[in-house]
Amino acid sequence: MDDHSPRDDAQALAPTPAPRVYETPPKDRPITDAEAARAAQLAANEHIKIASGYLRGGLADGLLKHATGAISEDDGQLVKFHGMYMQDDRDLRPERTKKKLDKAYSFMIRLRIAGGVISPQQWLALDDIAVTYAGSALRATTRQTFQYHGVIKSNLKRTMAAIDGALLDTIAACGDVNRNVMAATNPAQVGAHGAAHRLAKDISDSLLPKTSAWREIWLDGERVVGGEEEEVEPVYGRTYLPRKFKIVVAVPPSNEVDIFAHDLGFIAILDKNNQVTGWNVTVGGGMGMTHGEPETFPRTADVMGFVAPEDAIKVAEAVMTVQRDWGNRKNRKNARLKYTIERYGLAAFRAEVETRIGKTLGEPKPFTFTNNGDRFGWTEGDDGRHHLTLYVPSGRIKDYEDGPQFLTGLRTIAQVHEGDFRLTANQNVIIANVPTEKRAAIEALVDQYGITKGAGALRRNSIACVALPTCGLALAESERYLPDLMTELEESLATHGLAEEEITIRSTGCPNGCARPFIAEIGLVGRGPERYHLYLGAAFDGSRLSKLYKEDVAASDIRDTLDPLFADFAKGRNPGEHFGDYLIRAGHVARTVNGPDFHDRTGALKPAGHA
Ligand code: SRM
Ligand code: SF4
Repeated sequence: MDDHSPRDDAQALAPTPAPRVYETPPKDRPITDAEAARAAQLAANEHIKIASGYLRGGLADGLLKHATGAISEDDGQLVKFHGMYMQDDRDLRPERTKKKLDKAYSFMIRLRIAGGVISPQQWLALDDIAVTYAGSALRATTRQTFQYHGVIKSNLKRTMAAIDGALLDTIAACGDVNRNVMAATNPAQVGAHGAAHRLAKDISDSLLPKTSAWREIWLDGERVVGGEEEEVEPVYGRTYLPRKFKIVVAVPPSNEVDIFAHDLGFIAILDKNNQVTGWNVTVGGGMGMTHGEPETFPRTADVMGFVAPEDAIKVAEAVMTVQRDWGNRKNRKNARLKYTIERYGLAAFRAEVETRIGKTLGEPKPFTFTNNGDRFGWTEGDDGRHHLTLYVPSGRIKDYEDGPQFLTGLRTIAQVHEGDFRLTANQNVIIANVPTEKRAAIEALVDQYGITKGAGALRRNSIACVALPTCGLALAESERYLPDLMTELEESLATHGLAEEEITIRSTGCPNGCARPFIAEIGLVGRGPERYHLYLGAAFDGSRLSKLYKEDVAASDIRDTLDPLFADFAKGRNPGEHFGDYLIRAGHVARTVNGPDFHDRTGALKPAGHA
């Protein structure tokens, strides 16, 4: 890991933290001018949350308006807390505008699957929903869950009922709440992975919003009204969190879940028998930024301390509630925990967490990560069970024309599989817990449907976000572009004898960072149609951010931009040296120390001894 230096000195000088900045209006007296002035400064979303009656808003009525496939703008913000986004097909926009037609509205639905584990029965139910309501495709995301795209408004309630029937839900999959909790997936180290998965599930359950709005709106559940704020939403209150909040649990040596990109993380500390003795706690990671606004930046998380297993959930709640109370509710671009920590300093933040848990955190224990990708093909666990990690291009599970039949193949496998399925943080799927005697049968089905067990080294280490046509924020293509670029880059790498070199590459259609591009050795971030910023120099284990290498590169020039760097790497690398590390040592890009230094391209912060 990098040294997180300059800010550590500043922490001693950190101001006394402010009290909670969101407020419940007094019940026993009129609101004062000062309170009204503070409320007026809040971001628009804060007012939407306050007025929503614990996430109800006008959703129930909006669903009954059959004249439009859309819902109101405010409800569009609220529906995120229910795991949905209103979208439109951007490919169809020009044609529809020409014909003076409304946009082609539909909804993206994101499930909450803590730790990314589902049973074969659930797989079959989700497959059925995909075929019936969502264009026969499931989309595995970068946070271990599934999304459906293209569900029309009139089918929303039916889809949600079917999800409920599969004993799953979409509560808090999006919105200003704790999102799907991720955990190290491949269950090979049985004890440690079991503990990681249990912790993810327990945190997910304990930080789940308690409002009954979800059941009421989507399943016609009973309306539970009234009650004090503390009873309806004891942890969140009426205004929930200032912004999204993401938690993850990692098991070294693999950082497959990209812990440093998360608001809060737990790193398993193992004894010599691979059992968990406690967790290092990380805080303040995040990827999103805005082009041209240097006050926004990605940031890798700090390791804050060590916690015993019995206190981990208390720590999760304390970290989240400090962010609830200290996070910026006036400016959503400055609202994530990473900015709160930059503002108050890690020491002050840690002290407040300790006050809330009534204990001192231990000092962090040593740990080592080796990579942030998946292990493809078969692995055997400590208990003799087998796990097959499949390479799913951009997580899109469908039947490809003249290509792999992911949807049909995995459905057929789910009909005979006795273990479980696991989604990885890199958009891939694991057929897990296969007994030895069933391994050959599963493998035969995988082959029969042309499903890919692996790919070339670059592709194995790639992620692309959804982007066009569904993402309303995309500035450029990503999922539909990266495969072609990789074909070009594979040729170039092969020319330099690097065909089998493990290099991480990630692309996004905008700087929000959904594929975590700023911790990939090669990061492409959409700038405009067919134009990308090229970021280089991140660490292979996901612990160091990259640096902007070249602005606004045309898609057609990316291969030619990278080719000389591959050539130089092939000639000048030390044995075992990774591409990102080499580019810094050779002086092609400056080392990024952390978020505030991300936009500094001068290299002034490069440690001595580096070129
Ligand atoms: Fe994301 C917004 C897709 C993981 C940072 N993200 C979006 C939206 C919902 C666009 C929108 O707001 O209208 C995208 C929907 C596209 C679509 O059509 O499906 C979207 N994000 C995704 C997914 C599906 C990408 C993928 O290809 O797999 C991932 C779903 C995760 C999940 O299952 O919960 C996804 N998003 C991430 C990650 C990666 C992670 O969490 O490990 C990040 C970076 C980490 C972080 O949060 O800092 C990420 N998404 C964002 C942001 C920027 C947040 C910020 O702090 O600035 C936005 C925009 C926003 O929140 O305003 C965003
Ligand atoms: Fe959309 Fe941008 Fe996220 Fe890609 S990174 S899915 S373009 S918000």
